[in-house]
Amino acid sequence: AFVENLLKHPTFLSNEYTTTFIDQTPDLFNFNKRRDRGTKVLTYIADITVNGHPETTGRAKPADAKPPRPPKPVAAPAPGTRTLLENEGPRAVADWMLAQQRLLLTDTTMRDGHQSLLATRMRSIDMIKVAPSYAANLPQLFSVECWGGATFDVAYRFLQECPWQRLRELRAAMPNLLTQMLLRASNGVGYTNYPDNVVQEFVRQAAETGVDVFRVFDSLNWVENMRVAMDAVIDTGKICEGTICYTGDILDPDRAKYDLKYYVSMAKELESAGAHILGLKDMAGLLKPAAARVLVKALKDELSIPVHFHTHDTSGIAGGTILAAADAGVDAVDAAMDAFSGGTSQPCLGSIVEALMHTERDTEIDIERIRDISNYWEQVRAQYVAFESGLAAPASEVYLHEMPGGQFTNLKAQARSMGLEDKWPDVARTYADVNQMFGDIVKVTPSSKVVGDMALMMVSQGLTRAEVEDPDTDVAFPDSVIDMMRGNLGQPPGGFPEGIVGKVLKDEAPNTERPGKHLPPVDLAAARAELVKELEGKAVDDEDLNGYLMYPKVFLDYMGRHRVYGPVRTLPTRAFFYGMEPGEEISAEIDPGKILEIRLQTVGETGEDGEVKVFFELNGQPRVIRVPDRK
Ligand code: BTN
Ligand code: 3PY
Ligand code: ZN
Repeated sequence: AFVENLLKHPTFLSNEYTTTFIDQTPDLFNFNKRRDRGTKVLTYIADITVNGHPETTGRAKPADAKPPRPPKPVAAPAPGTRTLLENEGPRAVADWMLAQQRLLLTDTTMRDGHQSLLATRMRSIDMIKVAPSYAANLPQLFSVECWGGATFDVAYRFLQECPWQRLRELRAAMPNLLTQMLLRASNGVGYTNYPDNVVQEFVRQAAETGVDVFRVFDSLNWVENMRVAMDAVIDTGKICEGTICYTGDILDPDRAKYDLKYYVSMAKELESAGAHILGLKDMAGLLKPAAARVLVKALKDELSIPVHFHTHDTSGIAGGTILAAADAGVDAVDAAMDAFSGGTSQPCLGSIVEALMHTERDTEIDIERIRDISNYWEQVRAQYVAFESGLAAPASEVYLHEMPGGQFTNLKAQARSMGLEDKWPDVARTYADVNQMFGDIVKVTPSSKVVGDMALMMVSQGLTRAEVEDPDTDVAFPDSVIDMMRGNLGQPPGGFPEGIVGKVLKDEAPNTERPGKHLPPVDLAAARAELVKELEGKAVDDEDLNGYLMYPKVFLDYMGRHRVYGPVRTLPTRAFFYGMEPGEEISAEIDPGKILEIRLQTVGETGEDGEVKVFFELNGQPRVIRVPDRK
């Protein structure tokens, strides 16, 4: 095998080898490396077909094997908001927004829509296939939110694909539309504060690969902790949407901590910090219609930058809030395409377009094109039945617990897996108690995860808030709680209550300064060298380096599986999650124009050696793949 490997190696074939070639090329000894990508992809399909995919085993399977078909582009892409950014820069885009009478729309389907409804499991192929239809048919959209938040690590971790490649291909397919991402300020797209230079390097790369609008928020609403990320965005020449997270209820005198004055003053701080747009992020969907009227009007009166509103429809009333915000003069709002809207996701884009038709805020978007695209998304959603949360109806309970849309169904599933399904009302109530115990904080990734961890721990151990706070009770706090009380996510308005900090940290003193101030910069050259070594000499580009800096282990695990399974991102979604059935045929375009036509013939019996032979035709040639039976 070694000689065969050597003879086929491109360096050998191109006559460039020297005596050190073998020393510098340890991959010659790697069996996996030798196999071509077709064989790797067949190995994946064989493995999933025989053993099942760990995430869909025991879950529903989509009936239809036909890959979803996107609507045809109706015209060449007309100039859109991206064209304006490229030609005139971010301030010009903001001024243009202010000059519009129509309500501007962001479509969130490719990010928050599936993050909130399908546990973030939407695969790149299902997005990239419809992207040309967006560019051609919906050039009036303000932006397409398609990156960041939880999508980054889920791509590597669960979808076995590269998030950067997703971004690059979406960018290329929608050259006239602004792409938008969600950035957790110093937490990047992770769950903890990173050194400043890691955040800066990540933003630089995201802008280079294809992000135009960066929605930057901090999980405790601490503007001090947002400046590094905001400045990095402003330096790239892209659009910085400095964002407020909304919690509480400005009309409720009992929630005075987060009143109108608080939000207006934070908004002004963000404007002074250089935000081109003010983001108003209602991650749990708590802003009620009457409150939206008051808040949006105040923000419009006090700021000279446009306001972009984001909410979730968990309560069922978010459409009303959007219309109230539109009435009060909000410049842009987020919505999800019909088939990915409602519930813990955003309100319904098509219905907002309809509701505003023939009014002053008419969106001027072609509703027929929305229906076509939503029809595609409906077929896509059906491919992911295994990840549906089953939330059947709106839930006014959200005003009690204040969980973000993306966390709600996740926490429910986590509670179920801990045997606490019957205790859900307890979990919801305890989540609210923990929030008060922590001093009434903003709950959004990652602070929401800390509150969730604490609530689950208390319910599973039957602990009440009073018992946790009692100095005489010994409590083993979750690591995430200890980390937050140490100050590693930053400080909430007014700080954390001294009592709970003392109880969690005992004699240890918390850091109340910006966490990034105390984190030494990462030596990027050394990190790259370390990664090259981990990957046994493989060349490391800047995108890979940034993946590694954010999520070292997740990234390396992804690379390890990539070596074995190859470009499985190109498989149709049903084959990826369920394998194939005998007689089924699929195709996978592994490079532009290089298509694998794959037919599964039969699956053999398990042999004495515990291996199964799976019989395929690959581009008309018979191929047998052996995989271990692990069932
Ligand atoms: C995952 O990591 O869960 C998704 C990637 C697929 C890994 C493959 S699926 C077949 C084989 N069985 C496993 O448990 N992991 C690999
Ligand atoms: C995220 O950070 O992923 C969020 O969606 C927060 O709302
Ligand atoms: Zn959201």
